[in-house]
Amino acid sequence: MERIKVAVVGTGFIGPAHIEALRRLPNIEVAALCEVSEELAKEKAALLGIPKALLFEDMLKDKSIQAVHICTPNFLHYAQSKAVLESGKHVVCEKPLATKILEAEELVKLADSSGLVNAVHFNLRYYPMVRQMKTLRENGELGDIYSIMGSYLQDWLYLKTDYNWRLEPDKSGDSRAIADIGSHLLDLTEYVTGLKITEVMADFSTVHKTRLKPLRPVETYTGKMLKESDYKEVEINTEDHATVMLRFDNGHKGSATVSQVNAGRKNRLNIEIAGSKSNFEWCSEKPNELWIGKRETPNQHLLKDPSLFTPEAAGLISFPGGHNEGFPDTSKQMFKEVYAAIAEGKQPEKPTFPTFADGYRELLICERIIESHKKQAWVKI
Ligand code: SOE
Repeated sequence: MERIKVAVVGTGFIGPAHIEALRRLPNIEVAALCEVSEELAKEKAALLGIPKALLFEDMLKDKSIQAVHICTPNFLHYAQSKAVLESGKHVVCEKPLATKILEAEELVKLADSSGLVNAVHFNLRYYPMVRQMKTLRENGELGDIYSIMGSYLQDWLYLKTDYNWRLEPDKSGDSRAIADIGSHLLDLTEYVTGLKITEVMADFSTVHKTRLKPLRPVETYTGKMLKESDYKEVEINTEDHATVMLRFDNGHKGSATVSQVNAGRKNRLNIEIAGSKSNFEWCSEKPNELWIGKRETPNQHLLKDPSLFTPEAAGLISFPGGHNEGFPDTSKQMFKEVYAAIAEGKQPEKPTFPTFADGYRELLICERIIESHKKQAWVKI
C-alpha cells in the first residue's frame, strides 16, 4: 500500500495530538515536521520520531508531501493554509480557520477552486455519542427542538499567573474564550441540531484585567506546573467568560456559556437539547454516556456500544461496548474520513468532515458575538 506522506506544522499542545492520531491510521506516514527554526524542528522531530525536520517554506517545495496539518497559533492559520493550497497540497487546519472573516472567506474560495481536500479540526464532532445524537435527531427522536443550553468550561487560565499565547490578541485574535472553546460549542450546536443560529446577544467579562506573564514561553496547559517567579504584569483585553443568548432559525432559543476561569472544570463541554419527543444531555467529561429525558416513560441512559448505535455513529467506534474511547480517538476518527477523501485526491461533494466552509461559519458567528458584546445589543448573523 502506498502511504500518504504528511507534514505537521507546529508542536505545541495540539500538533503532537495530530501526529499520534495520524499514526494510528494504516495508510499515512508522518514524514515531516515544521517549526519556526531549524534547531527547534530538529529537536522536536527527534523527540517525536519524525524523519524530516523542515522549515515551512522548504516543506512546501517537497513534492513527496501530499497533505499538511496546520497546528500553529491562530494568527498563522490563514497565511499557512493559503500557502499550502497554493502549493497543491491538501490541508487540515486547526480552529479557528483564521483570525479575520475576510481571510476565512478568501480561504474558502481558494480551497473550492483548487478542489483540494480542506478540513478544520472540529474534532469534538467525532465523539461517537455526538454523531449518535445527530443521527437520532435526523431520525426524528428529538422531535421539534424547543431549546438548547450549552456550556464549555475550563480552569487552565483560572489564576492570574496562568499565561499562554491565547491571551495575546495579535496571536490569538480579538476574542479568546469564545474563539477558543465557544467555537467548538457553537459548531457542535449547529452540527447536532441541524439548526442555524440567526441572532446573538453576548456579554463578556474579563476577570483578570492584568495577568502575570512568565518571562519565557509557556505551552498550553503547562503553565499549571510553573513556580511563581519571573513574571511581568501585562494588560488583558480578551474575555475570560462569556454568556451568549441564541436565536435559531426554527424560532426557538438557547444559550451558550463559556469560561476559562471555572475552578475544577478541566475541559468540560455540556449540552442539553430539549425537544418535543425527548431531551438529550451530553457532557464531554463522560463522552461515552448519553442521558435521554422522557416525560411519559422512564428516562434512558445510553452507553457507547456499536451494537446499540446508528450505523453512522457505530462507524466512529473502534472498540466494543465497555471499552472507553476519548479525546485522542476523536482526531483519529476525523482523519479516517479526511484521508479517505485525500486518497481519492479531491474534496468530496458532500464532505462528512468539517470543512473550511464550516471554519468560515464559526468565524462569522464569533465576529457577530464580539460585535454584540461591544454594542450590548442583539446582532444578526
Ligand atoms: C485550549 O483552551 C484548548 O486546547 C482549545 O484550544 C482546544 O481546541 C480544546 O480542545 C481544549 O482546549
